[in-house]
Amino acid sequence: MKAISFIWLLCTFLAKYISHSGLVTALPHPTSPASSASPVYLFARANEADANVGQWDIVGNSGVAAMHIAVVSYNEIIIIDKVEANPIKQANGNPAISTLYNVETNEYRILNLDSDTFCTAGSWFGNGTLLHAGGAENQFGYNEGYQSIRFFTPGDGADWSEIPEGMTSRRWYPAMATLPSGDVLVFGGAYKGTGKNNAGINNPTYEIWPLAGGIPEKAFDMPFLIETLPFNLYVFLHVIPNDEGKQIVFVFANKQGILFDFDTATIVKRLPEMPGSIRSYPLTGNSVLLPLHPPYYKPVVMICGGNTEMEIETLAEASCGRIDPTEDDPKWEMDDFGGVGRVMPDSVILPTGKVLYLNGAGAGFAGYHRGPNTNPLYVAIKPVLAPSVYDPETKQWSRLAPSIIPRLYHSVATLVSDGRIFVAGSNPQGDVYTKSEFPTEYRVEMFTPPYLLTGLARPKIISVGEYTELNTIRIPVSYGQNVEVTVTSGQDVPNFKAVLINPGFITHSNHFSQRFVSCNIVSAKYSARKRDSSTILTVEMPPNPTIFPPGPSYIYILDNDIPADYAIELLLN
Ligand SMILES: *[C@@H]1O[C@H](CO)[C@@H](O)[C@H](O)[C@H]1NC(C)=O
Ligand SMILES: [Cu+2]
Repeated sequence: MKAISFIWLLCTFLAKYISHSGLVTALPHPTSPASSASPVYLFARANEADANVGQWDIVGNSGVAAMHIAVVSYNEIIIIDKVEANPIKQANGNPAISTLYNVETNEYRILNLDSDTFCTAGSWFGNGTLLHAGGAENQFGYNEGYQSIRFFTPGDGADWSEIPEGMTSRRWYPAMATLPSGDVLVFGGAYKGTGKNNAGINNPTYEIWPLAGGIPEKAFDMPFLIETLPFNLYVFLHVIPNDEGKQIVFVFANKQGILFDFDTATIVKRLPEMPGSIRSYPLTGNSVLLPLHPPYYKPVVMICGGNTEMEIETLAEASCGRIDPTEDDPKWEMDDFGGVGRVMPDSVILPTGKVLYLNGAGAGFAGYHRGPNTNPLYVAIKPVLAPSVYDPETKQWSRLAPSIIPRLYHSVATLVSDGRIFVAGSNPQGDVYTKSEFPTEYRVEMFTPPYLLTGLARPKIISVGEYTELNTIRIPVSYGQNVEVTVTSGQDVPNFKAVLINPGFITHSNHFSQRFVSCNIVSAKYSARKRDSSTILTVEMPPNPTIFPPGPSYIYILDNDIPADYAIELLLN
């Protein structure tokens, strides 16, 4: 029997969020992994398990190049490529461009598409259907996809369905977000593919796809997309919490940010110009809305990386800026990105509330290579192999173990429900080409963060509400609802946290709609049965859809900053 009182309450829970236990302590550089001098990693492993710096494993093959991904269930990731000559074929004989990858078996199922998905975006409808929009010209038996709208609803045997020419206009490199209404915003883009945008092909409009069904009646003008030319593709979008239920979104391109109200179609606020380099494609940086915590859900946006010019040798931007755009006089607070410059960084918010930065290059910009396949001149070089982790509370950076696989243009990363990080892609090739320093990359890696390597017991979620069969359906929950979550612990002095995460739709260093919201734990009741002790946590769902837009999410329960063996899939509405 463990030395725990029978009932303990964690009403004053918030204080605990601030005191992270610091499992990832500031390390100047990754210590040389034990196996780096041996060829062992060539088969599976880049380094030995190390509680300080994490562990890399090559676990599988993505089937198609992983240009766009989204977590669609507790163990599946949908992968979308562009049209290219991948070695596997879809049902109609065309080269496959989409798979469903299972992170437990490391096998994939081939999905079927009709139009070219080259450089597109996605986000969830509030009802749990994924909307995917845009594309490029017809090729290899595929239709043109510039105006295509595609739907994917996870389930047994699920596949894509499509509305060709569904959008009001052509969108290549659009941005997307789920709005508090549960509708999906499709924003900007270009009428055709380009290195950098220009006025002749710019599409300075947005359209909103209604959850209620049907297609948008019209597009709305967005002059901000003219002001921010030519670096205005794949803009950064973050829905901003508020008490009035307004659909206010942080919109950022180039060096400029605004708050835009999508109910009234007006700019609410203009933010000061961000110091440092350009942050948008092809000088691609990354933007993340840092974890939101009750009771204020203070929205701090952090933008990192990028570059100053489209020159191969130009070192990537080693700065980040944070800003709370809702402050009266918002100002950028700059730091050095942990001392590592990066163009095309991915950001993954971890269950601990820290942010993992990985992938990308130390110099150059987003794009393919110049010259022939056999003698390529890559426009992004010096791959950055070691992730950095950022603690939003202490503003400290630390460096983790390096991968062995460069992940440059068209690479991705996401958190999965077991707490590991799925990392795939990299394809600075116009069509599949594997015999190169920076090939079309099909290898899938999993990064195991330090919080899973401590040797401490992981909690296990036994039930959520009345549901005891977990991760078979998305458990419906509503705003402000108190949900009873039963967990087992195994640690001597439990200290639970509950967080909701939407890992987002990931492509081109954007993590559209990625979100982390801490939940209040209203009460925690410890009940000891013979041999099996469990705690019933009463977890309060976020209060309204501006704080966490409706749709699929995962509830992570942590004990002393160790996440449960699986997060549980919910549908918040
Ligand atoms: C969700 O809404 C969209 C848009 O109306 C619709 O196409 C889709 O079928 C819906 N999905 C579910 C699971 O009801
Ligand atoms: Cu692209």
